[in-house]
Amino acid sequence: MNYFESVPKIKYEGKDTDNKYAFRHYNPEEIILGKPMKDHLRFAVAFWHTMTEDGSDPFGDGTYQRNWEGNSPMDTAKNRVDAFFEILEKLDAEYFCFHDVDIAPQGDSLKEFFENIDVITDYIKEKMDKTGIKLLWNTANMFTHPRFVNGAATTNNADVYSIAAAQVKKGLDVSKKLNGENYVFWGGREGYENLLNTDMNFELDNLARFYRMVIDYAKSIDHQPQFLIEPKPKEPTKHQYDYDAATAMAFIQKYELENDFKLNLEANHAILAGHTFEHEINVARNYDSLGSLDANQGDLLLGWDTDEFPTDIYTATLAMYEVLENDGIAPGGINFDAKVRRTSFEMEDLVLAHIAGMDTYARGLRSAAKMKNDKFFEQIIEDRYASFSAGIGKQIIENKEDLESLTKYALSLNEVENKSGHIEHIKSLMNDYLV
Ligand code: XUL
Ligand code: CO
Repeated sequence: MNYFESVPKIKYEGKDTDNKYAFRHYNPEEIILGKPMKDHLRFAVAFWHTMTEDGSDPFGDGTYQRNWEGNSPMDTAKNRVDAFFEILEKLDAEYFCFHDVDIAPQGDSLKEFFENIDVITDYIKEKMDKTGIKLLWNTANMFTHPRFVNGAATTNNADVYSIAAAQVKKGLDVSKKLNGENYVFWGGREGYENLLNTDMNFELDNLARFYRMVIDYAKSIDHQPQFLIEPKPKEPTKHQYDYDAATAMAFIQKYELENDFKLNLEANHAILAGHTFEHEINVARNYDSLGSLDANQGDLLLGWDTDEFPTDIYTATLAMYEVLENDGIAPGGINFDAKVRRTSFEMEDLVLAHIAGMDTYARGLRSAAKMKNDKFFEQIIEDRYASFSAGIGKQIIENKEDLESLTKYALSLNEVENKSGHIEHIKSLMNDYLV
């Protein structure tokens, strides 16, 4: 059965096409800076937003029209897998991502949940073998169930901690079975509501202990995906421990996890932390810890995680510039952690929204590649820091100066001459690169 009857396979037709079911910018095989666009972008579709949501919000019921409801929860779960792979194939997306609870009903016990996961992942594996579509990452949802009210790996309840451990063990078994390239930890409930009853240090020690168990188990089953921590400052918890890239790196370094953990950065989470997406990617790169990207966008007028499909080519360009500077994103990818608006309730909106996101990132890649070819930022940066490439500046970066020698030099100066940053001019020149 076809779930998206009216949707054909999406192909690249160029920007003048009036076919809404076509890529206008994403041309998977086109070579950019020596490799096909698809290898730069490594697009993934998120199971949760695409298959399990209904468009409800705190003030209103669901609006989405969907046609995969079955006669039982397991029936629906299988139908969803069919519909999901139909979308993946039609979009020519190479990767997908999921939480355990997205794909399989939780049933009445943990045991039943795990059995359901086994059945559904067997089915997913068949689809993967048939289509060649790959698993970018999976993760355990340890934030929806009421038992996680006080956290999962940072809970005050040792039984809950144990259930979290069991869920992640299962997640790693599934990752091995489906050959997952990464495995994500997003700690929606790992944080605190109030410091008055919280031992933050105790909770963080426990979180690190949990991650060490993860590393050990992965080694023991001989499957080592790249582990990724996904920072977010708040929502649902008031304060989340993996606040932003810099905070997550401080944690990773304090507990010496840097050989096994990198970061999965999400655009909307960056905004909530008061940063740009490119800032977060840049920070990760500085630590050699850029793992993967959750591509979406927030609304600057709202203070919550709207998870919109990315259509802002400015942000996509700066994000892709960072990816190019990183020498690529693999084994990570660009995952659309994004949902269609409540008002985009037709089935075809799921496909149209992904086309919009893929075209936006393709434009970002093209613009960023042009800037890289022209050494646009390199020249700006070289010019800005020119005082460190000769004379006293060069001496400083070669560690040949100290406070006494610099004082002697400073006292010999009459006045300093600073250069303007010309930032308005730079922004205007950058606009010319946007395709
Ligand atoms: C929540 C979020 C998650 C993670 C995976 O804001 O981004 O969907 O990406 O748990
Ligand atoms: Co995310």
